[in-house]
Amino acid sequence: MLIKLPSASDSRESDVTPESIYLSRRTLLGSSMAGLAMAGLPHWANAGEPSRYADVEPGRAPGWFNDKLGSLQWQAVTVKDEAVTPYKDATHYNNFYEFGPDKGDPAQNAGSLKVEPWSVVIDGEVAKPGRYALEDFIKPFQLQERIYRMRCVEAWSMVIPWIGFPLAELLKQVEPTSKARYIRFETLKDPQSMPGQRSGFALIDWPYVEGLRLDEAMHPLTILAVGMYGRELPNQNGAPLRLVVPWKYGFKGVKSIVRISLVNDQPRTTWQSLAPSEYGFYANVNPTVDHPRWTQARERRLPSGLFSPNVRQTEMFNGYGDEVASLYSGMDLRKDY
Ligand SMILES: Nc1nc2c(c(=O)[nH]1)N[C@H]1C(S)=C(S)[C@@H](COP(=O)(O)O)O[C@H]1N2
Ligand SMILES: [Mo]
Repeated sequence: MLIKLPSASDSRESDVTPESIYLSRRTLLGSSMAGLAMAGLPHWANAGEPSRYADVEPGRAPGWFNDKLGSLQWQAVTVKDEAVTPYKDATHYNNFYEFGPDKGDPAQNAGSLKVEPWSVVIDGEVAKPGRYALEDFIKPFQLQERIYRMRCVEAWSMVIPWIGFPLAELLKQVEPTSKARYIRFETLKDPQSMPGQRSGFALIDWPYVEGLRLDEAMHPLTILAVGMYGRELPNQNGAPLRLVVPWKYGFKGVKSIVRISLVNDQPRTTWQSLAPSEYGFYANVNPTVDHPRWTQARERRLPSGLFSPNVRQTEMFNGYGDEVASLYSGMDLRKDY
């Protein structure tokens, strides 16, 4: 068992678990964190308490995020014995084609994304549709830290400490009708602030769309993230709201969400539309089904260099099989890739 789910009674307190003490000591010992002056701390850090993660750039957390941090449940789900990817890699090696095709483009260009004010539309097969200001949308939920592996179909991977809440909690609030079988997510479409939407790169029919089956969406590992590394999401990582489904390839993790729709039919996703033979709707991490251009048997765990490629075997369902394999019993995952 590689992860633990918190029990319902584990909530509320911003408890510092032994793992997080270990983690912060490790970052203190192992890096330039030791030399970080108070003045350099992100402004959300409490005086005297260094960031849990090394080298985190100060952000501009909106008020609602800071209000929530005090009750955040740290390390609710973690990855055992695998180092968290350095912040620098997680924020400078990105896929976010709205901001350009190269891995460094999102960090360079996503500053133009205006994340405040932000609103999210919930519609389709729900008893309580509506348009919510993000702070109202987040208000009911206790934030948790979820340290998850992330595996891109391009065969690289990271370990990222997300901050978010289970998508299931949102779904319970909006009350899907009996016709709701799938959930569809849409990224912001705004060519003015998203240069990739102006350039016509990669023939993508914007906005970026992703989807899940309703039982996948209800699974306790599926979260909507609003932060990472103890702070709000950097724009290049999908601020202010993104999906994280750790047993699926990274492209399912749709960024900068503006619309969540409960639907009856399987939604047509961006990557499926582009190349149906390469990208399926399910996109479960599966080392036995290769992508035409990349083997999926192995992955490069970032940071990865010429002399230390840091290659590891890819695990079925990205190592979350104990938790999620039952969702797919009776399905042929070669056909439903
Ligand atoms: N809107 C949008 N969401 C997106 C993408 C994108 O191009 N646009 N790229 C996806 C892909 S391919 C991956 S691997 C992850 C990368 O997330 P990260 O940059 O935070 O590591 O985001 C996913 N979500
Ligand atoms: Mo990806």
